[in-house]
Amino acid sequence: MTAPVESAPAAPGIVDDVRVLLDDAIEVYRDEPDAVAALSAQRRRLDEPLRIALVGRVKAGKSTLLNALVGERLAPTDAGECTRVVTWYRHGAVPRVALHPVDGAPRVLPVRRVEGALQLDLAGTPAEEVDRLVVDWPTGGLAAATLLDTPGISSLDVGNSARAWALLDEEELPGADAVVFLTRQMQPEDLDFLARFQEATGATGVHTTTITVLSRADEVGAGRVDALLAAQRVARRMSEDPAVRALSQAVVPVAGLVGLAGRMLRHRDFVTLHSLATADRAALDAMLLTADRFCRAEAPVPVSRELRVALLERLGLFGIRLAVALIRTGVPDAGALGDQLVRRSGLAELQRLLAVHFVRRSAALRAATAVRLVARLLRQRPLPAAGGLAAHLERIQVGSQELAELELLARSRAVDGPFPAGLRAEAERLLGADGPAPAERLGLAADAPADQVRSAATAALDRWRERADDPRATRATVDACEALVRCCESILAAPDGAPGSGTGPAQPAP
Ligand SMILES: Nc1nc2c(ncn2[C@@H]2O[C@H](COP(=O)(O)OP(=O)(O)O)[C@@H](O)[C@H]2O)c(=O)[nH]1
Ligand SMILES: [Mg+2]
Repeated sequence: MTAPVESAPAAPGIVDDVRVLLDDAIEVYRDEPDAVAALSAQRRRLDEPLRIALVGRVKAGKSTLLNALVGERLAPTDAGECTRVVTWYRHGAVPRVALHPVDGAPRVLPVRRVEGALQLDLAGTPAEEVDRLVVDWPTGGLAAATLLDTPGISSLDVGNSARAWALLDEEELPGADAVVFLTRQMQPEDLDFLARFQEATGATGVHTTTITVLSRADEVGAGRVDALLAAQRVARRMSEDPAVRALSQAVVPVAGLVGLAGRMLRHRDFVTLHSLATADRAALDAMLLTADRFCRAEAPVPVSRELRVALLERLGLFGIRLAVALIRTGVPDAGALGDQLVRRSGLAELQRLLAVHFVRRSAALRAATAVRLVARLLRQRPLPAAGGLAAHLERIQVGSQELAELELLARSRAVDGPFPAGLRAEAERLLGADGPAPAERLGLAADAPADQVRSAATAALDRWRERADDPRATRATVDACEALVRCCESILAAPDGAPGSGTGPAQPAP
């Protein structure tokens, strides 16, 4: 059905540079075992998939969305011991669950599935004593990135909040390279959390890339079939809020439950939904008013109560209404209906955003995490012999186009960003906000011929040079315009490939 996020093309440049930087740092800090351990772990991470954390309040829909992204029911939802610990979902050759205690060696737990859903339990270990669970699973949905499910942040639940913080606090490995922040309605505390998080990670100038999901979006419009249109309007308003813009690359409404149901839809589900769709319309509409009515024993439809309860659990009332409406317009089979649900739930758009912002920038994001670690070590533990390392770090920070682009993109979105309002959209697109391929950066069709790409890049180069020379521009604007001039130059230097990492053609998912 829907392809998972595209896998990241190899981008050796920045990763190789950062590997050498880490070797240099390991040498400088050789007498400090904990620093060496952190640096070595970071060095190994350069060759591992990107880590994306799902973060938000309890019941925001994190675990459901994780399952929707993977396309399988792996993460436990709702309450339960396991929803209180950080759980990693990684690609692995064979299914395996390991419990990493706060103290002591990891223990392997039995792998159990009930009706296709993975059953996780802590085998008697109190949640407070668990550092994390690590689930390895052989699924294409995890090939491009490792997903981290986190307990909810909540002011009422200090223990769990501290845990979510620890995950984001880069003192602690493992951290996340990128964040999906889920919120049902952005409240001041949510913004506060995101702001503090960005402050914590932005100290070196490279922010941790964040996408905001307006979650459980089907509930926005009280479950009406056009609920997602209403949710889109809310998301658009949210993303225009300067305080939100400053913290997050994009806001997208997603009904994770519906997306998951779409990805897992089977022929027999279609048959059940089809029976509903072809039953008496007025009677069904009345049943679909509330969950109670839909699940009554006596019902004027040829579908048993048991099947209706199961359907409701998997799709929600909104999902059933939407599926029925789609079948009535002629959607012919389970495959087509599943695709429609994935698209209309917002899941497909989120997958696209994850590909553009995270997976195709994977090398730069992982490199940025490593750069932050070295910068923090230098700040917190200055050594007389570290002068060379500091210079090396600076060379990478200044010289790497990928890191410069990430940083400028993050700053461009800030309230006091460097670009005047009229230029911001063009600037962000050129920096790769809509995708890192040259045609995407220049706002051309993906299959635009090379000479068209060249002439658009030449025109953009002239425009940004002129803007950089504008005597009225502030220093920050001039610097930012000059960065875009370099961006255009590197497109012209390699019209079919770079600039930056992850700019090769999108690769099919495995
Ligand atoms: N209507 C609706 N319910 C959802 C959606 N996503 C999750 N839920 C429900 O919300 C509850 C909490 O979801 P869960 O994924 O466990 O949230 P978490 O605590 O953030 O991990 C569960 O009962 C889910 O079935 C959604 O998109 N729409
Ligand atoms: Mg959860």
